[in-house]
Amino acid sequence: MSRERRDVPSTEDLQPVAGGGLLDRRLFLKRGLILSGAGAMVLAADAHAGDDALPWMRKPGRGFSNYGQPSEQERRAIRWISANRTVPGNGVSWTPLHALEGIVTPSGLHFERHHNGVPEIPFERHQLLVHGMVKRPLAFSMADLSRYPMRSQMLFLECGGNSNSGWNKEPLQSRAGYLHGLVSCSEWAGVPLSIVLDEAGVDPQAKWLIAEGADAAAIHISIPLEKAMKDCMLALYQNGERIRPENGYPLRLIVPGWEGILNIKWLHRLELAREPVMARNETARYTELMPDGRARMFTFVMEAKSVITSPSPGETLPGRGLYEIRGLAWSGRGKIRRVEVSADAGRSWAPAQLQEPVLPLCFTRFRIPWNWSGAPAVLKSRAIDETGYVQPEREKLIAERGRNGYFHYNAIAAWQVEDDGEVTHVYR
Ligand SMILES: Nc1nc2c(c(=O)[nH]1)N[C@H]1C(S)=C(S)[C@@H](COP(=O)(O)O)O[C@H]1N2
Ligand SMILES: [Mo]
Repeated sequence: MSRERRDVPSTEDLQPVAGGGLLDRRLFLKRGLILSGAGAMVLAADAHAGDDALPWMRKPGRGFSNYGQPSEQERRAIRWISANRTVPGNGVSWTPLHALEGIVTPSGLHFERHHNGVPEIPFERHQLLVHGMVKRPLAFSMADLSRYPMRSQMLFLECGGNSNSGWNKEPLQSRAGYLHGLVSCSEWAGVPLSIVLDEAGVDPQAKWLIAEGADAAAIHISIPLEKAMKDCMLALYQNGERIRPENGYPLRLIVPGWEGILNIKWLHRLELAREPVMARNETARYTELMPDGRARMFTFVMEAKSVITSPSPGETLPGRGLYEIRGLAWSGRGKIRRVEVSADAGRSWAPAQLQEPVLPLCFTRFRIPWNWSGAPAVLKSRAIDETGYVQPEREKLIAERGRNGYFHYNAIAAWQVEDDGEVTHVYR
């Protein structure tokens, strides 16, 4: 094994572009860089571990399996369940965003929000009814629906209650995904909703679509017809396979970029109407009491948000030197245009590298190199979307929305790195 000559970052490379040691976002794109400290062990020229040290190379491995599972050693990359003990099947489980890379959420780790558990629905018996203000009421079996033209799209799906511990007076100490992981990103595939609505013949007087699920809570919600016609989908597949039971098998509505609650799972009824239905989940829930005593309602769009997934709370950095700060950004209004990162609690900011593809209404992965001096630092990220909307600081969000908030918390998150490398959640 010969050692190639590789380039150590030059003094110029290590020139910070913002306070706290943030480096140029393109640094890691250079070929053959040696990352002092973070680098691999350098072996002696003739070092080669003999097969004796690797028992798994001495006998055939395990056989085939008809459905693969993650490695047994990755048992810590799990959803974190927080269920309501008084109402059966009511609660959430959070995606471990801090344990994942890239932009796709594995289906088995997609967050869950159920109001009354996961129904077991036989595919052959499930029907979708389209009725109300239409020329021709229609009923579809799942086999009927599968004959229609399909499309697929990578989309984030976020609960309106995601990140809501941010409204607490004190920062909750938990992992990044267990604070912000009521959001996941999948490739959803199915039939464009407009095709089915056009076939039913929508009455021009109809303005709303009421969607209902076949769970024991019969969750239902109103969606403006304009959105339903624009880009909604009757989804049958998630990340290439049939939708998982907990995410709506066999059929769910996908409402790109809008609150999770609109994405009705186990979808079995679509009713065209003049007025919204004023269901519990659009009146008593997913509305917000504002400082002036009025309530915000029908706040459908999920505004831009970002979160640094590494380094993040619960991690301890092994020592000073070069790191890649990594995170996710998304916006319900379209594409992410820019993500800025701060390593000095927001005094200065530097643009992160946005990894391709940068798709609308989808997770965008961002990265920026950081040379940690070993002194305490506060890391923040802020997302800016294609409409120019800038993710707000926490103080600004609270000034606008008051202290009664429960939903739609999208303020900048701050992670403090202590001098011993421990990372905690702070309000700064
Ligand atoms: N039928 C039905 N649809 C539902 C729900 C539900 O409990 N029942 N929960 C809603 C809420 S509040 C959210 S955030 C999303 C969660 O989708 P997921 O469990 O696939 O992540 O589904 C929505 N659709
Ligand atoms: Mo939700």
